[in-house]
Amino acid sequence: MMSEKRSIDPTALEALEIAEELGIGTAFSRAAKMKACPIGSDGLCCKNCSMGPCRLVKPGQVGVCGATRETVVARNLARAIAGGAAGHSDHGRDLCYTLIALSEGHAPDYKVRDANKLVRVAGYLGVSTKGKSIEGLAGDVGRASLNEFGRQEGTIAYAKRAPQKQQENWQEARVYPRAVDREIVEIMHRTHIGNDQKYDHILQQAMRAALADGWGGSMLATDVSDILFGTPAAIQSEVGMGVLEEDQVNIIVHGHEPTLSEMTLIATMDPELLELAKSKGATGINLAGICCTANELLMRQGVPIAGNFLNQELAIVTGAVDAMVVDIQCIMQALAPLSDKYHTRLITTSPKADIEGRTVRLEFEEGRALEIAKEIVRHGIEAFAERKEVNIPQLKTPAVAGFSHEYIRYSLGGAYRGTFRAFNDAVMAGRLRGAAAIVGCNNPRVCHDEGHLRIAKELIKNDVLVVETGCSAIAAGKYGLLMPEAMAEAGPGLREICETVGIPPILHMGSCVDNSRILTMIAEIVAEGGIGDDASQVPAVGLAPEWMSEKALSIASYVVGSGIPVIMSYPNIVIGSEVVTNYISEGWTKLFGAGLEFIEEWDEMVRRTLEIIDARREALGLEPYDPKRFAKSTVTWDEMMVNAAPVVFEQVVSLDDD
Ligand code: BF8
Repeated sequence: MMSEKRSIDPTALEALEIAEELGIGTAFSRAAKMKACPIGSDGLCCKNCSMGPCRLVKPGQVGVCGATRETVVARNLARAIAGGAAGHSDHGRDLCYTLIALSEGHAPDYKVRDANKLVRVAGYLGVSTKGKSIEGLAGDVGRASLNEFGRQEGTIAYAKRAPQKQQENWQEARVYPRAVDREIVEIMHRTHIGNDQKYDHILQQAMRAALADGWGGSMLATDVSDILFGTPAAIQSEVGMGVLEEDQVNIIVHGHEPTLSEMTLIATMDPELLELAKSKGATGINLAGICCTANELLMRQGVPIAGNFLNQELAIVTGAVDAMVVDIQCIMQALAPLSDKYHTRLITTSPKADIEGRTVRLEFEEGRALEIAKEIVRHGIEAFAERKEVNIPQLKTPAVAGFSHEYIRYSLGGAYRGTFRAFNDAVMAGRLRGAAAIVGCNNPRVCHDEGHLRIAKELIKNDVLVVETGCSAIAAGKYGLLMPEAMAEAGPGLREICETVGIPPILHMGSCVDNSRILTMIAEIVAEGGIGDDASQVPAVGLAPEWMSEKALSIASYVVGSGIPVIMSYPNIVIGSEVVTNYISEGWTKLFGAGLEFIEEWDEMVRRTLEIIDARREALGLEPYDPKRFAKSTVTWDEMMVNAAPVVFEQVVSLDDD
């Protein structure tokens, strides 16, 4: 599906025009020139050995080894899930190393910011807290977490946080996750030439690896990040390329890790560096983010976001980015030749990710984190002095983020009685029709942000509470949907809830590893009672309208395995096999109570979402959803807004907190 329209983001369109005038290529122009390989995109290219690559284009055709379409499509899906699970989990592992280094005194710039969460995580992992200092406990929790990635025996400790019924399903389907490293290795082994060949058997292992990601690697990544940098609470900031400042040094952090970017934020406030910036003619140092590093910093520190995945090149095209600091994942290789055309310093920092070209290499070390961060800022300041023409699109939108599941529970129940009861009651009464999670990327083969926006708007209009993560959440932020005022676009029931609780109709829950927060929330909703004994009864759906990364496939699979149906849009990478297509929808529904479907059209995704939600409501014996039943209040929206006090959220975790 190649869209005529390239983006609905006015700032992206403005920068694209400049890029075109200057003859600069971007992902948009490259996608237009480079047609997707029709065989690969259908999942029908097998390159797992060198007798091929085999292209199964004719009906009944098999590969040189005899592999069928079913085998090839299933193997390709499984390998993609392994890639995605590896990305999330390897990220989580590094956070554990930081926690251990902190406890051993090797990471002096870090401290435990959420000791309560540390104690809770110790409980999940069976680590005793008795007689331990915070640092001592951090070390033990770090080591126990690390052990979860590579444990050779037993099962992932965190999987016990899932509803009991889900765990029973996993045991029965033989997908109970053991350890994420092991599950990924086993996928690679099973899909090696001449090994596992039965499509459903291959996909069994794919599901086990995905569950190990969701309930293991990703959940540990989220929890350890919260321990180190604070559990997010509602916080207001801004989203859009207009967050770049013409008269300040602009430093963009891009990628996925909070570890060095948190230090970079501190470095931007360093008096000496601020003086240096002023000496070069800048009025200050402005830090902004792109992709999930941005989400990590927005959620906890309120750092503004310049854009999502497809904004990364366009930010440089503004001529106003003095340094772009990249760590891991979703970083386009094209950034290096592009930044070469500008004054921008492209700084690579991860020991796992380097880029060819004129880049600055500042490899992250825990023991010198702040020192490296200051060096990064210094590069940005030096580059500022070399700026040429600057064209910053003048558009930025206020947004509220920070909705960890802990904060949602707090906002629904209060400090002493945090609970999801209000959510469950609202679904039971029909005030809320259900819930949806919209997640995932941008993909230049579909109109940038259009799917995220259109689906989110339609769902809230239909009284579906929406939670978002990743680039989808950034898209919602750009168009004002993360502000409480967006409740004006919500259906009557959802609007009443937003008014009462003081939340936007769309809740930003974090980065892509933070989809694990959604799993925890669903487990707590089930434990609260009234809308199902397991997640496969809860009226909720997951959607990925503009996905492109392997991580999206891992997320979709673990969400399905956890009982919530998922709808992904273009591209349908299992279309090459009807058998596999049916298996991951109907077959997985039999095993886990939820299936994975690919639907290309946005409106059809919405229709199907509501159909699933309504069917689940009916199965629970709840009354059919009726939009006319609630919101009988005679106060109009305009009257309410005139009388309303402005909604101001305090930043709960400050950088100076102990
Ligand atoms: O992990 S949503 S484009 S940035 S992969 Fe990448 Fe996709 Fe964005 Fe975050 Ni997630």
